Amino acid sequence: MKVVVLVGGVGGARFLLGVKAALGLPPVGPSDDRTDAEITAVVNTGDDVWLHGLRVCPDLDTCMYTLGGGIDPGRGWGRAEETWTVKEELAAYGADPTWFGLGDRDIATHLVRSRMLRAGYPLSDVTEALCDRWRPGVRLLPMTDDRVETHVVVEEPGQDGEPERKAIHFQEWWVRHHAELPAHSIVPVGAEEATPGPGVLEAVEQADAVLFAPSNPVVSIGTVLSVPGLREAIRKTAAGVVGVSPIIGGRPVRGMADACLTAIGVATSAEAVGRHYGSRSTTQDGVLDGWLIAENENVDLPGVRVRAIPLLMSDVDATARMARTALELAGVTL
Ligand code: FO1
Repeated sequence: MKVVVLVGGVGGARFLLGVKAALGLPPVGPSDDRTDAEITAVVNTGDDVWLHGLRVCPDLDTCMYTLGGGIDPGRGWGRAEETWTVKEELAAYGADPTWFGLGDRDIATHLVRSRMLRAGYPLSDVTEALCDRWRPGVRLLPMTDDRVETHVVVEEPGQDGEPERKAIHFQEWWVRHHAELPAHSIVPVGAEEATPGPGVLEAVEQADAVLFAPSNPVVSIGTVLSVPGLREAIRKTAAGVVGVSPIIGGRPVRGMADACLTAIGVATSAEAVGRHYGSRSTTQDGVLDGWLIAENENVDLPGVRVRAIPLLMSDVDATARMARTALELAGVTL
């Protein structure tokens, strides 16, 4: 059984715990090789950023730590039992940016990654090396090994006090400004020139099911789909393709996906996001066969099989039920 999951940050990592459980694998830690289940996560790298000379890959690290048992469960990102001594020392030097929290344990990951990148290893090799330690039990594939960094076009007062438009890195918009600066547009810079990472197209082609985690539909799933060749591969695969709505009752379950959806002119609703992804069978570039929405919601989504179930990933069992339903909707018999 080969399952591919497109994922972004915290929501994506938590969903992967449920996919593992649904396939009878231990949610955290390595999968015993007796299983025939093979889960491949195609992970968003548009959030990645150079900070203090280190390459930080938030979505890859969030998946790796969550599935490897090292995540801080409260924050959903970064390491458990974290300390912030280096961050405090950097602030004492006035070393910008001070608004991004790099924990001491987390910095070790960025030091190993940055050294390997500087030695010429592609991000996919680096991720594999880091996963040798964390043993996430799924294959974590960067969506691309090329540099793609999501930027947000905002309007800020210029020198003369007049509002001027400028593009800032997604992390600055997200972490420093809490996505409160109105975004004129969101651009995955470098996506046009990027190619899918090693193993990505093959995994999609050979999959029995392709799932879209309930991640941010713009800056996570949208960025993964912006890598040339990926959307086409998903439209072509024999696998069933099913997405999980990240919007419940007109609101994002966590994070600020509403600010991102507004920026691209999509309403914050399960129906609007489902239409944004599009039906694979009845539209030119749509990618969905199935769409999971929350209970008591209904959407009009021609050409897509819709199921309403509890969508809160309150614990692994609840998430496993979501994953099981998504797999069944994709035509997989568990
Ligand atoms: N998110 C924050 O809101 N504040 C932070 O200081 C912060 C630091 C951070 C460090 C490493 C890392 O892997 C993720 C981090 N995040 C932080 C989350 C990050 O902004 C993610 O990109 C978003 O959560 C979207 O996935």
